[in-house]
Amino acid sequence: MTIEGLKDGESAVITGLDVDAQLKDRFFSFGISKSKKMDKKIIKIALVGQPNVGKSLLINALCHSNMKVGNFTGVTIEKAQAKTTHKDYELQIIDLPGTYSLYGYSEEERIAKDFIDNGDYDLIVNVVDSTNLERNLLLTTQLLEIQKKMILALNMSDEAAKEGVQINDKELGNLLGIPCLKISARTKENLNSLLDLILQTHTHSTTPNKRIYSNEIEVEILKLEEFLNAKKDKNIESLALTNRQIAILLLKQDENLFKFLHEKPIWMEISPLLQESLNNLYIIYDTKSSKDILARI
Ligand SMILES: Nc1nc2c(ncn2[C@@H]2O[C@H](COP(=O)(O)OP(=O)(O)O)[C@@H](O)[C@H]2O)c(=O)[nH]1
Ligand SMILES: [Mg+2]
Repeated sequence: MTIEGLKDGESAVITGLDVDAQLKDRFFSFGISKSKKMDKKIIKIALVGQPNVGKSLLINALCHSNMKVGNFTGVTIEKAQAKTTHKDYELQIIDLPGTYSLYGYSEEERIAKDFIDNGDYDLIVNVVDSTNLERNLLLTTQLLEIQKKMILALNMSDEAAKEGVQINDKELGNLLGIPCLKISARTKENLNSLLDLILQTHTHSTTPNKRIYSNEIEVEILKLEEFLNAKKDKNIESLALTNRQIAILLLKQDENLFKFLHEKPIWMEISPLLQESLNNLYIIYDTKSSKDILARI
């Protein structure tokens, strides 16, 4: 059967054909070919930030009207996705629900955390409100633990300038070990540079960020991590976290992790070890409040 012989509604499987240029054009006109879309390089971006930092305005400013709004699976929380093209790339951006902390318990926070841990994306753009940096950086420091490429977008820089807040984005970038850029979703300042930075970070940066703690905390993280490395416990491995991440969550006394580990045999061994680590930190920081320790971890 030849392609020319096909009637409306009929189809044929053609294999082993030598496709010359003319026939290839016909294939294109039939929609038989890799579509342009498939050839395009795609970067999937997760927009993460606390509520009201300007994520929605940013996604709109970057993607104009290419917006698709649905819900996260099984819940009524809005899932906004949009795409835009920049240079050779298609950028697919997903706006995650506003979240104050990765360890919060609201539905929004759990959904954002679940997407950050398990979702299909290449890099995080953490959007912060420059006029409220201190509060916003709590989430940033938690995100730094995740072994993902990340950019910090210092949004509302127009407002910050008005309020006399001065931020040295280069210096902050050196401090945090990730690229930081002042932007404004409202005035569109630096939005093109943000897209450049996304491409650059995606294609060039190879070392995911890793938050470094004070020496004292790093020592305790390492002790727990080495213990976990040596144990190779099946239950621990089923968590799909690195042993460093688990060590940190243990020191943070993460409620979910504690619940999970509580009836597992390995808990009998971890528990005294963790208690010893926490005691060391309590002595060093002169506090028995896990909240105070948490603020440092
Ligand atoms: N001045 C200023 N306002 C902004 C900027 N980005 C967002 N906003 C405003 O901040 C408010 C919250 O923005 P929104 O996009 O809804 O935040 P979201 O909760 O993170 O999605 C809205 O009133 C926006 O118009 C910005 O760069 N500059
Ligand atoms: Mg929003």
